[in-house]
Amino acid sequence: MKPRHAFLHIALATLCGLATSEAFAADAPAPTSPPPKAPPVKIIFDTDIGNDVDDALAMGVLHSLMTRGDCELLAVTTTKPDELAGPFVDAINTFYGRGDIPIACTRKESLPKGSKFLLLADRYPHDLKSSADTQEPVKLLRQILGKAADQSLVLVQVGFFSNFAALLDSPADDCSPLKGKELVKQKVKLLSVMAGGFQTVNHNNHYLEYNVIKDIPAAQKLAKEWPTPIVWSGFEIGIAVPYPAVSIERDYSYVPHHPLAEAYYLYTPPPHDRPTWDLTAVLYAVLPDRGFFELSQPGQVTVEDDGFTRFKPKKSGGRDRFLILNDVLAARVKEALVQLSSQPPRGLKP
Ligand SMILES: [Ca+2]
Repeated sequence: MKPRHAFLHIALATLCGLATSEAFAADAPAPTSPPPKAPPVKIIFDTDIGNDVDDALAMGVLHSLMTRGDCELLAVTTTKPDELAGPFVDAINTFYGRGDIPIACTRKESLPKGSKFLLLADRYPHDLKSSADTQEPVKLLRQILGKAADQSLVLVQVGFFSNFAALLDSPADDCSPLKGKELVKQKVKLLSVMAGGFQTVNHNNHYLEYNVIKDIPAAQKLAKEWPTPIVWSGFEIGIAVPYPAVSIERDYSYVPHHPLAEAYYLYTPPPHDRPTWDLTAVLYAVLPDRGFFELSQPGQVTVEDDGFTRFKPKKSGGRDRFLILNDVLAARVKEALVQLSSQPPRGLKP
């Protein structure tokens, strides 16, 4: 019953001496409550934050999805060997009111260094002084996995493969009697990865993607041994969804200083529409069934010696799929990412 008709019905029923509830009971369907909300997706976010600004925007998306009750960010691990990587992550978490989320930072000095925006950490409140003050990523990952329910975790990797590959080789410890690979198999439901390239971009059929080529042995190990389903957001997906610079200029001004917008300005000032690589991997990880993306058929990804990610479809099924977009879906994804990354923290007073 449309509201206007409902009002007329109630008015007539009242005139005729019928109680309102009886009027509804006469011909309205029984009221139904919406189905209970699904429990939040438990996320571990592994990032090379500092190398590009999409990692920072992806953290904004994660925090907004957490505010909506769609996910719970259990931990952040980094693949950026910079003393300010951990503090910057902590500053973002603190900005969103969640400064207690555990953080663990890599010690792998061979990974890319230098950043245009990690120095922003000092401008925002946080209490982690240095990445060196955190524990090793594999140790924290084992702690989280060891306590998790079976098949309950979704891991999101938007940097290099170093941490999650190392997790596979980790020995049993006081967190779990299981070795790394068995622990992942038991506790992880899905790995959502931003890496590789699976659909032709600019007529380059052999694209060597940054997240893969900076630690090829780790990428090869993970692609070979990872024991759960993996969904890959290839290079071409973020390219297909450029983040609108106008959003950076307008949507973050609810505070005088915003860590995501300022990081964007330091990385590459608007007008510049930065690809949404890492944001897409987060969106799929938390909301896989909301129709933002299509999926490839199942298959197997292998990482070749030059870092090329080769996908071979398998009729019998396979561990790997990659994201696919068309123009309509790309427009939906872009708007969702703009709204989520720029959503004010819960409880922020204007
Ligand atoms: Ca990244």
